[in-house]
Amino acid sequence: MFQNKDDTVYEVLQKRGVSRRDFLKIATITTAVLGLEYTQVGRVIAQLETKPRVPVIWLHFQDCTGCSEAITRSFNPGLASLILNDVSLDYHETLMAAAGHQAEAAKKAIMDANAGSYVLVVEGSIPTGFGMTSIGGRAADDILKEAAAGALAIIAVGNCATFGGIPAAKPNPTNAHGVWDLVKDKPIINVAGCPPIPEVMTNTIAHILVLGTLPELDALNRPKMFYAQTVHDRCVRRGFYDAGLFANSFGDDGYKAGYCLFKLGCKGPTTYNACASLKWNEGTSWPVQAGHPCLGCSEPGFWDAGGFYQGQSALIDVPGLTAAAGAAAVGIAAGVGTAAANAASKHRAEQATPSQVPADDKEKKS
Ligand code: FSX
Ligand code: SF4
Ligand code: F3S
Repeated sequence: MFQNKDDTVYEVLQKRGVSRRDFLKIATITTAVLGLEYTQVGRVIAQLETKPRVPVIWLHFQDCTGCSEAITRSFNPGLASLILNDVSLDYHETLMAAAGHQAEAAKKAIMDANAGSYVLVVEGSIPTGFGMTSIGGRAADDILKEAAAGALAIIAVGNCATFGGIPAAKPNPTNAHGVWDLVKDKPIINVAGCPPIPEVMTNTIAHILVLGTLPELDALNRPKMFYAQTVHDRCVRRGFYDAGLFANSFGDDGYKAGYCLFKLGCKGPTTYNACASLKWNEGTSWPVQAGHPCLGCSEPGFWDAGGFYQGQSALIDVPGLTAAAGAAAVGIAAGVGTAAANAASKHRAEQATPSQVPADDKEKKS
């Protein structure tokens, strides 16, 4: 795992026996994954050849490790492996072989040797309740703040590390928080989701490691490249929503016909994530395509924000309307309501300047 501090990515790969031809392939794939034009390959090659690699330290707090599980199943294993195995990941509590005092010493050595230049990835929410959680005899928030102090930037992965997630659900017994509640003086990127889409994690890490800049972010510090649209915007069931055709219960005729899941609690209209376009498991499917309403896992407070299987609009069960007329009415009412919510949310995202990211650090929109 450990590399020389000043090696470039290319030098690390050369030492691992990667040929020049394969290096150029890696650079080309990386360019595509980062969403850059093919003409930018030269820029990526230059970065990989000349810039010292950026070490990554990955900390865990209160989580299910689903985020790490997801990224190790990225359908772009080449890039995930490049980041996780070959180049940058110096410390990861789940993946590394060291444990106990040995692991603590390794982390300290990496932080000291790379002060101010490593990327800190945080998975899991941070318990701040007195005596709630300690690792190696130290409080979790102390561990976070120590690692944050020397970080170039912090990437919070998962709903737990971004917005508190399940551990912060009421009554939040550990007084759990996301990273940005506790660290105020570093650029923080929120890669939201429970877990996030693996390719979104990989891409965000690669963006910083390869381009040396932060991706453009929305008002919740999520990379706009993946969180600019709602799940609803690209949903495979969207035609049924627009036509006012809804499943009323799991397994009814509407459900079997693939109708919209809004009345079953789908939060797609107010959830910003790329599930409908990137999908999961090598692009195979995603929750709504598989028959489950979106739970809003990339939004703040997703665990407490409304029942999972209750429609979001009070107008759904309008007394006196027939099922068909009711569905059509709901389609219109829900459309108006969610469109307003989406527009307001989008407006906020577009207007706000993320408070925790210096303007100069944000990549300019091309
Ligand atoms: Fe949280 Fe990550 Fe949900 Fe789990 O560890 S975002 S509980 S999928 O995976 O932090
Ligand atoms: Fe898809 Fe949900 Fe929107 Fe219906 S409400 S179109 S299921 S995202
Ligand atoms: Fe999460 Fe909804 Fe996607 S629950 S995984 S944002 S479809």
